[in-house]
Amino acid sequence: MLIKNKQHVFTSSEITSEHDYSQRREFLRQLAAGAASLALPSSLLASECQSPKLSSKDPLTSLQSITRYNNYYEFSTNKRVIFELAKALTLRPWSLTIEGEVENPYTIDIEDLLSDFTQEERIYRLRCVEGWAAVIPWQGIPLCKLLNKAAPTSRAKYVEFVSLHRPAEMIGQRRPTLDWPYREGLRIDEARHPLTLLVTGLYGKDLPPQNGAPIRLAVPWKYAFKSAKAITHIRLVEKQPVTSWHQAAPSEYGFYANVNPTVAHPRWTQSRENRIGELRKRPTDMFNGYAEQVAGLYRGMDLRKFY
Ligand SMILES: Nc1nc2c(c(=O)[nH]1)N[C@H]1C(S)=C(S)[C@@H](COP(=O)(O)O)O[C@H]1N2
Ligand SMILES: [Mo]
Repeated sequence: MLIKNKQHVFTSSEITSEHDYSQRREFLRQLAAGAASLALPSSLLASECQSPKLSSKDPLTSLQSITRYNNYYEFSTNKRVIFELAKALTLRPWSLTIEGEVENPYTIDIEDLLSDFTQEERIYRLRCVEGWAAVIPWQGIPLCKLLNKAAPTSRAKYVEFVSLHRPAEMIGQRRPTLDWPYREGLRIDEARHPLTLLVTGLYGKDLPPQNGAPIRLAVPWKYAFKSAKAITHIRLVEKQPVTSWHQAAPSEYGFYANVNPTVAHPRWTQSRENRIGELRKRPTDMFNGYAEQVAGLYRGMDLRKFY
């Protein structure tokens, strides 16, 4: 995270399955568009966890770029070696525990999670504090559904995410680069927002280890450090949790971390971004382009103070 924007290597030799993938996706998109035209007005269908309609003309970032240039401090601070080091991670068995301020705490095995919850495809931008951004087709489960199953109490104001601590396999954890395990957090309404996804796959395949397998978050309107990888515990809490990045550098990594072109990182501007695969930088969008869906969460808040 502390490493500044570096030149990326872009391979034009895309993996063939990626092409097949795009074609299948276009077919599914047309199917969905057909279904939508027959559907009732969306106001009548609105239910709490329902996925919002998104449209994106952005070209997808290649699978190659997404899986060969990663941030994952549990393995290394060198983004180009993560995909090799992360092969050491044992992905099964894996369980996810939802606990804290809930009526029904539970632990679910990853296999049951994958079969019990329908996975949706969402195309989201991921934008890092370091200035690079990617457009990724994720598969996942709206976090809202998992939280509802646990029945949060009225004291649940925040949600803490705890990632795996396993220094035997995660060799970066043998050093105190961050306070392990990696911990992140959201306000409960952010966590329940239908855009917040627990990711299980990308490009129609299992999530690769370097991208946070078997389960990671995607919170598309925030800087990507909020999207914790290799999550084992989701804890509903009353007080704003202390996160690993905030603990390490409070002035650089705020709790909210909403993508905001008008609030600079203390050491560099956030007004422009480098979309992976494009040669020219482009202006960064407020809330990473999701203002229509999420601006209401922050009405009345000073986003300079709550950065
Ligand atoms: N557990 C864990 N999650 C993490 C990180 C990390 O170091 N450890 N890095 C974050 C940061 S800074 C970024 S930019 C994204 C990178 O995700 P990607 O490698 O899939 O692009 O993961 C986020 N989630
Ligand atoms: Mo990042």
